[in-house]
Amino acid sequence: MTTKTTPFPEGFLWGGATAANQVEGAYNVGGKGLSVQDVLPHGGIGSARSAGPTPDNLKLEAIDFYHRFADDIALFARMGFKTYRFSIAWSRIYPNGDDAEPNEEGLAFYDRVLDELEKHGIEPLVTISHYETPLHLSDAYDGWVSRDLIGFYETYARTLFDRYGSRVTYWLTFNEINSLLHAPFMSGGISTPKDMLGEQALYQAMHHELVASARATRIAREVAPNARVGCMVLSMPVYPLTPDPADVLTVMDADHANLVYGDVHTRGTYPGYFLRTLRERGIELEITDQDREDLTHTVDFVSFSYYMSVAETADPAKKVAGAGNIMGGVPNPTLAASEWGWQIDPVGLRIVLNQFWDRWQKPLFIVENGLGAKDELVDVDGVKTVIDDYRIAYLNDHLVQVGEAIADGVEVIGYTSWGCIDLVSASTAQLSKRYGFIYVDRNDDGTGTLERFPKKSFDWYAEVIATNGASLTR
Ligand code: BGP
Repeated sequence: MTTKTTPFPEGFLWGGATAANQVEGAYNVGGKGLSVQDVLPHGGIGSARSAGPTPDNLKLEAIDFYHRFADDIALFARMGFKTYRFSIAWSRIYPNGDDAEPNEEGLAFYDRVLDELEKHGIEPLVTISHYETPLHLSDAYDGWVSRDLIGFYETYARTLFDRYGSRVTYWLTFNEINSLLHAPFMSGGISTPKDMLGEQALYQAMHHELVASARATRIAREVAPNARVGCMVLSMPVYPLTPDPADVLTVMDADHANLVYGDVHTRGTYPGYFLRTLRERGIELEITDQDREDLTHTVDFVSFSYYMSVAETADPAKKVAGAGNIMGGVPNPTLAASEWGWQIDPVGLRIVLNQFWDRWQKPLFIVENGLGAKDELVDVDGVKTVIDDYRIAYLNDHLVQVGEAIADGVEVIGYTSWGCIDLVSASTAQLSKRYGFIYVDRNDDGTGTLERFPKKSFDWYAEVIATNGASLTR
């Protein structure tokens, strides 16, 4: 029984999150085709793709969740997870993306994952596309630049709703859909190099994804009436570097560039500020009547990742890039940063929750948040573990701010900590950038036994869940 008061509502969905390409491995097993991740050995931001899979790509084996999922889910259950966010690898279901029939072996794999979750009473939260476009769609169509992708995605999403619609309530259409313009290959399977790709093509790709997302929402309602479909955006509060109105205006523009995706998903149409951007850049989107109709099918909830805030300035002399940050911005001198340069700002999470709620009035789901850090495996009374007090502090402080936002009146339905088990990083493809409550014995050079060891944060999170947040230190 919870004796201390807690702002978290009854039924709050506590859990953890992963993505197929970062945990499953088995990249060529069970009929799976290649995805863009299988040719991104050094991560998705600023690194070149390889021609084909190479032995230095840790994602090919990842943490072998494909063969170990039952034990891993049992560990999640031991922490008391109410929900588990995972993604379905598109190329396990449609190996080339444009196949006529789905791959039954791939579908059966996720049946087994869902069986395990059901056994433990864990609610699935499924990302339909998490940075893993089938490679063939990239090579043959230039990814989301092509309108054909809408149809392929529609077929894929329909297959998932048909197969799992009676077992899965919560669906996310695209992971961090607003990263497309920043990481076109990883996020949108666009094979033309970014510097050769015109803005016209990039924005058209964005439009195609938005239409596909809305179309999937429409189909889910037809096929699986109990489904609740959300969009998923990368959130990043932007602060003015100074009170100079020019800096504040720059912040407004940066905010708009991020918020347009949520605006379209919740309002069903493009906002005026975005149309102005298109006009001023000389971009003319091809938007059909069917597209406009599709876009009106808005989401049930908004989900997002939150890792950091950034600052912005209008002064070109002060524009220094923030390390590791894919969305631009400059470092905030008041904040400390993680070992990878991501600035740590728990209050920013409260701010973004309020901003999204004020703007969209849709239930909010925090589906990624956490600290990537180097961990050291130690022996405590004969048991191998990690004393990750830094991770506990990070998560505690962010969750306290979630509680504050709930007290502000924001409707928050759940929280899934990113990388609840150590996995391969998306931006750098390292295993040493660890987020988990569970340590996985695998190193950046690929060595290791793949054995799992609960960290100190494992028991800490179990307590947070058991007390519905009352055990957090305020
Ligand atoms: C988000 C992605 C995840 C994840 C996370 C942490 O952008 O949705 O896939 O990996 O960031 O980033 P990284 O793995 O680069 O540390």
